[in-house]
Amino acid sequence: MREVQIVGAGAIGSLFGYMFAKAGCDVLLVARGRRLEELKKGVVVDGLVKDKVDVDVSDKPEKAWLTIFAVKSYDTESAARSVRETELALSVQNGIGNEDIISKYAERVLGGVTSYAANLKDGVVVYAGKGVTWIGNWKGCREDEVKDVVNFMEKAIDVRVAEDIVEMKWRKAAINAVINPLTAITRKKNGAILKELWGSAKILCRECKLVLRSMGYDVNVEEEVRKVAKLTAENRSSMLQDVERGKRTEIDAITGKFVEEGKKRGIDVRANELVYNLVKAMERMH
Ligand code: KPL
Repeated sequence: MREVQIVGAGAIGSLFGYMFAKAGCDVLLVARGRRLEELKKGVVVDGLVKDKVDVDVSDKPEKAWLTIFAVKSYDTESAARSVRETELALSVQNGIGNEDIISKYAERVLGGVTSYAANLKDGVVVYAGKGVTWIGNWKGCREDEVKDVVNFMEKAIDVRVAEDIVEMKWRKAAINAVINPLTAITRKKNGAILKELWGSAKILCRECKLVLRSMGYDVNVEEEVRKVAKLTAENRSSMLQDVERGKRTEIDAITGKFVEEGKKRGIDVRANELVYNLVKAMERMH
């Protein structure tokens, strides 16, 4: 049985794969198509670290102690269905809803939020920012099992136990709901949020704040967005990268969830609905 397998070898999945392999862990990266072929030659990292490491790769999951999901949210269902034997499952994906999908197929599930920043450029992982990964029980994990996962993962990455992982997922989703669609629509780097996009960003921040408040979470969304936009000013958001590559985006798992929750709770989320519709229209243009 593998110690850890990572399903999805985009930027974060590949970066974590590199880090686990470097730390001497028994790690398998599960990828498909061109990415699988690239990874057969090793994970190449640039940016904060310049290195290359060989990793085990496959197009199918194996039996593992821990399975980390790093696929795009619209691929979660098929990825979770393909993982037949894992003791523990952890999502480090953006957006809301992934852990619930994984919970249909796995007995013990952890939720995760990561602020590690990476991009994939011509098959190379550009490691753009060292972050922290927060994890917590989502379904069926005892406290000692969560601690075991932290103890294992901290050999390779900075990881901590989240007091309330549901709240952390929504906080991160709010940041994504402001930065990602605005940068994707305007094709600007995250830093533009602090400048020419701030007027629009503020409107989205306000709606997200109201949705979070109605869920019992008091979050200064404007402050959090400003902080992240400053830290990642030179980044192209994941949604912008998807749009530039003509790929489907994660708008449903991010903005879509704020629109859904807002409407359910009688909150005016028309700005979120507008950017949702614009990004959907951009997806249809490809
Ligand atoms: O998570 C991100 C993303 O691009 O998806 C942010 C935090 C906005 C950094 O780019």
